[in-house]
Amino acid sequence: MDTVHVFGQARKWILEAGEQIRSSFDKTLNIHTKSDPNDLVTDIDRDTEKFFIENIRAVFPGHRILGEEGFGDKLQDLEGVVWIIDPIDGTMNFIHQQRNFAISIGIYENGKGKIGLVYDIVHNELYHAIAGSGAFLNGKELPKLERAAVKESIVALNISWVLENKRVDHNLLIPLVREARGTRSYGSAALELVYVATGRVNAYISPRLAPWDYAGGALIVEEAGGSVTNLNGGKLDMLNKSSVLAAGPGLHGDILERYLKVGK
Ligand code: 2AM
Ligand code: CA
Ligand code: CA
Ligand code: CA
Repeated sequence: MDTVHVFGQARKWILEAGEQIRSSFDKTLNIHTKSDPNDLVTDIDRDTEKFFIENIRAVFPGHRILGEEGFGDKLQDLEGVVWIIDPIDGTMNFIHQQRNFAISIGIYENGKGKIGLVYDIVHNELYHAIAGSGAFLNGKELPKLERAAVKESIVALNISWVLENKRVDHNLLIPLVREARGTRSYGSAALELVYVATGRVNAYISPRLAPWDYAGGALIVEEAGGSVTNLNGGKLDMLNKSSVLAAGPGLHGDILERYLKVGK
């Protein structure tokens, strides 16, 4: 893959899609529900995904596409070049707030992350990373993350994971929430990942996300010097749902060992 060429196209399309989404704010949204009454999707999510797919198929006919709204390919493996796309990450925020949502794109070659893009349209913040070349915000390289202690950290997580639930042992998360300097929840995994990359938050935890939620942001965190794994410390799965722990150096291992009790 010609990474520079592919990145250039991806960047152009994400900015164009952002412009279309921005102009949709004046129109009435068609909102539909998916798996449950709070699982929302709009025509804008679907149209944006179709926009990427049409462009990618026209310019890169050999590439395959995994998109949240299902207009891409049905993938069994990650061979070749695969675009993993979330047309709007944070759809509930998009509908209710018209902010705190992003477009997320991860481009993988034979399973390896090559390019990540996350575009916060409302704030006009485009984050990107190219494997081995660093992480950038609006073209400016992000400084490498420094070590942080839990007691001086902001941890992004959804409050519902600290209540009793079936996906994660909330008893492990309570001490972390208590000992951290603060917690935040933004409702967009892609934004919460890039906030780890910028240091706006120091860690992000979610027990259940899909590849399109983290494919772009994970590479951006890693290129900023952070680590991203599942809550067992293992590699993220880019074909199936996975839990996610993203954090800067030191803190990532600290949370895994001392709070999530991995390796204990
Ligand atoms: P979405 O807005 O693209 O659906 C909300 O805290 C975060 O979790 C968002 O990134 C949201 O992405 C994602 N999300 C919402 N429903 C989900 C589900 N059923 N499985 C995995 N991730 C989900
Ligand atoms: Ca969704
Ligand atoms: Ca998402
Ligand atoms: Ca989405």
